[in-house]
Amino acid sequence: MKRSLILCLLLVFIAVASNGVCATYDNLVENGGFESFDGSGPGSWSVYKKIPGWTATSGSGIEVEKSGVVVASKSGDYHVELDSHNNSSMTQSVTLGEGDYELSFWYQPRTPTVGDNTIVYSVAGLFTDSMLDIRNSQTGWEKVTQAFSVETAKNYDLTFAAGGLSNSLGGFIDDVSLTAVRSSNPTATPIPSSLGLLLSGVAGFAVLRRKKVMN
Ligand SMILES: [Ca+2]
Ligand SMILES: [Ca+2]
Repeated sequence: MKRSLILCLLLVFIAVASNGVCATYDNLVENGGFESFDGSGPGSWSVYKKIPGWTATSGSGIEVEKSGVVVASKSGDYHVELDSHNNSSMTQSVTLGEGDYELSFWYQPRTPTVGDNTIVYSVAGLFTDSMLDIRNSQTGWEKVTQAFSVETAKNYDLTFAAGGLSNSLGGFIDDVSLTAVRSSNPTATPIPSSLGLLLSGVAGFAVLRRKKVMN
């Protein structure tokens, strides 16, 4: 293999490896880290009927807690607890095109009591699942992922709800993300950064080939 070809293939490999050949998609969830507020965030904790992106759909509301008051947030300065004054839920409408998706979030039980920290999560009409806190002690943050597919493009309700013992102490949530794995959704357009670099590499190889022919 010619040295120039090896060089070009190496450049293409580095470009693809550093950027990922797979397309990347935006997080379709607004305020998934619970860091945005209309006004200032709570100094310690507050219960809201509505925060940017999320609306309380049952119970007394969405409890937003400042990092360090009870536990450190997974990221940023705030996280959510949905057993606020009592078991509550929060919902956000997301626009999904036909395709495959992954929902993920970080979860931590507050108490060591089994059945006290349940978080039920769902995309209406597509799936419902839950974290049932079957452990007997607090275990720190853990990532929960759920793959699902959409056959009909429309708006879907993404909901998180506290379940089990309603006593103002429940599971914590942070860093909610919903991304396309494969989608026709125009709001989730792949970022073709690696494609551009790949084409640059191919173009570079063509120039080298052309110079070689001219010489
Ligand atoms: Ca956060
Ligand atoms: Ca509880």
